[in-house]
Amino acid sequence: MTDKFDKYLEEEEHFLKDKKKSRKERKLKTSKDRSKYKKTDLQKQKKLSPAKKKEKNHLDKALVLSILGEESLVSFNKKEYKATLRGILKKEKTKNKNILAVGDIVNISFKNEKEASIESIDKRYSILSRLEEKTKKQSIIAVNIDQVLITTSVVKPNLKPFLIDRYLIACIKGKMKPVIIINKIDLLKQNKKEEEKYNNFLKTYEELGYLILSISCTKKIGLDTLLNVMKGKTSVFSGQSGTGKTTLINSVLHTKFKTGKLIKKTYKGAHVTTKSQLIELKTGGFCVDTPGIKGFGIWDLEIEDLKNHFFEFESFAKNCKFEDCKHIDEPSCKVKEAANKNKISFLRFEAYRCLIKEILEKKRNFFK
Ligand SMILES: Nc1nc2c(ncn2[C@@H]2O[C@H](COP(=O)(O)OP(=O)(O)OP(=O)(O)O)[C@@H](O)[C@H]2O)c(=O)[nH]1
Ligand SMILES: [Mg+2]
Ligand SMILES: [Zn+2]
Repeated sequence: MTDKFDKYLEEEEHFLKDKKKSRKERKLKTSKDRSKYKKTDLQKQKKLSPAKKKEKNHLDKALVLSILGEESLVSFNKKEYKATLRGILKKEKTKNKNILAVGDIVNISFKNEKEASIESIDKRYSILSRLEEKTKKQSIIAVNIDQVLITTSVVKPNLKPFLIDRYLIACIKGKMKPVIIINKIDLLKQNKKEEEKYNNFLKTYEELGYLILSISCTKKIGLDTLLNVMKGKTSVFSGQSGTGKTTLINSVLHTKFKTGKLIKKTYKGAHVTTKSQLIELKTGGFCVDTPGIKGFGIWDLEIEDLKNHFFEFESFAKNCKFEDCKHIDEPSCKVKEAANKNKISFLRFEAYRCLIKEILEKKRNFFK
């Protein structure tokens, strides 16, 4: 490659000296192999003096606050800049749907007082992502996160334990601590069936060691505990639309971000928050508000991930007849037996069965 660049520079100098040569001639010469002479940023830099080069190579580290289509908002020295990805980064082919995410630390050069260019992205210490069904790509929700505040509500919308299991697996894979938030507990007493479901969920998941915060923004229950959990950390609120992610943020940080009413008949959220954004806490730390999700496909889900997540199955699984028992319909399956005898929560067993079937189905399609 270097040889090519040197050759190009020689050509360039030659052209500058030989201005008298007709344009036509020059065109003919360069058209032999245009790809060889294509200007890139690298080539341009070659022409700079060493001092200029050093100046140009100086980059500052900024934090990505939000993504607005092609542009992103980054923070440097307490000032915000609109930033665009450098062309070469945009062309990078990856298994990811998005190259940049909220929480990224980026190296920027400044275009002017308000705009910057993102030259590179630093390595991330954690990633919350999900599978985008349409493109089968990894959709990155937020990065460099300490904990995911998996936001659910008891009713309106109803509690969905299986969805929580999906988030919990994504947390292990993405290297973040999970915290389960059950919001709207003020609505519990109106609904006996949902109350039973909530109590069952609480008992099962607390026994397994998960941190669960029961909250009501309306009645101001559990908000101090939530703020304490958030202090000094970077947390991301993620969950279905309408569970109250933005209301929770407004309640603990006294902000006024837009919240929305539920859709009347379905009690689902109306997807009010449309972009993720990083918010700084006065008490230290950050939190990210995200748009509500419809479903949560786990990116790159493997059988090993299920073994890690459904860790309470292990003591039974080791006595299954087959060493590679998937605990579906195999004979003498001790996990299934344990679930039937309520030694394993049926909730967890059913969540496992859905996920294992999903993996096996994916594998079958792959070999078709
Ligand atoms: N009863 C009750 N309603 C609540 C509570 N918290 C939030 N809500 C209501 O739930 C609705 C949805 O709240 P949002 O904060 O917009 O929900 P969101 O999760 O941010 O939704 P998206 O931005 O669409 O993902 C609003 O009408 C809130 O007033 C609560 O503790 N109790
Ligand atoms: Mg919202
Ligand atoms: Zn088994």
